[in-house]
Amino acid sequence: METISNLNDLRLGLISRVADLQETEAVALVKRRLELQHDPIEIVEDCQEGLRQVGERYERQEYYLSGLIMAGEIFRQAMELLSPIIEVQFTGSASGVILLGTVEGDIHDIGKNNLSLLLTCYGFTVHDLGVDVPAMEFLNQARQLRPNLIGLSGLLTSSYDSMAETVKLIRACPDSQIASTPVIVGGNQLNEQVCQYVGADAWVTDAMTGVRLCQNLLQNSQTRPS
Ligand code: B12
Repeated sequence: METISNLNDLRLGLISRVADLQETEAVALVKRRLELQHDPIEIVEDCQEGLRQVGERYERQEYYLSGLIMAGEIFRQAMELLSPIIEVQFTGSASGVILLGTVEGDIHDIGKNNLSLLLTCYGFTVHDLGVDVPAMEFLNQARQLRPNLIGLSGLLTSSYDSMAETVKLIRACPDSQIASTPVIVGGNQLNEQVCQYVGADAWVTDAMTGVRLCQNLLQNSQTRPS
């Protein structure tokens, strides 16, 4: 029987393998943890923590851009193993439509893709506009698709202005249904202050909280008198 200290060792081991950019070892640990039937979402979160530490080392100039690229590649390989299991384990019956994308100027999409995977598992229809999406594109697509929710992803500090512009454009839409669509922002660096600055309704820094938030917002919008 696996002991708690083993579990902790495996968690810390994975975080540090990712942070140290040890591709083969990190992927092997993901496989090992899946064999031990660890919660796949916890494994994703540990990889995310490893990536956060890679970012810190990049800031301290211990890593270069190639380090960020390698970190992204490790995460991609981990998700290749984790996605099929997440798809089987997590199911839900929400029937909301969400318009999702990474805002203009930002090409980070790993977190957005993760969220999209989970939302789909939980029964949402996700329209993913990709990365570097201009504010006007969000508005045009919102007018066509009439989503229940709009999700904006952004990891760069500079993306906050793109988020703010997108929210402003949506809120100014003459069609009141579009103008009042709840907007959620997501990304590792977000906080309440940023959320207020961009004018969004809610913010999150992890995908599972994001899914729960979307479920709650969907429920509220469906029980709201029209
Ligand atoms: C991997 C990575 C890259 C890869 C991205 C690959 C890809 N396909 O996405 C590459 C190499 C391309 C890259 C490029 C750059 N990067 Co980069 N990158 C990272 C790194 C290490 C990890 C990001 C990541 O994928 N995390 C894992 C995912 C799972 O987490 P997440 O994105 O936060 O998503 C989770 C939640 O936030 C949430 N979520 C995300 N989006 C949404 C949306 C909604 C609606 C909801 C509900 C939830 C949600 O769900 C996810 C949970 O699974 C971060 C470090 C960090 N701290 O994040 C730096 C980081 C984001 N990058 C940074 C920088 C500076 C850059 C570059 C400018 C570097 C350069 N000189 O060119 C460029 C930017 C290019 C551009 N125009 O966008 C800085 C940003 C600093 C800042 N304050 O602006 C960071 C923070 C590193 C650092 N500490 O300095 N990067």
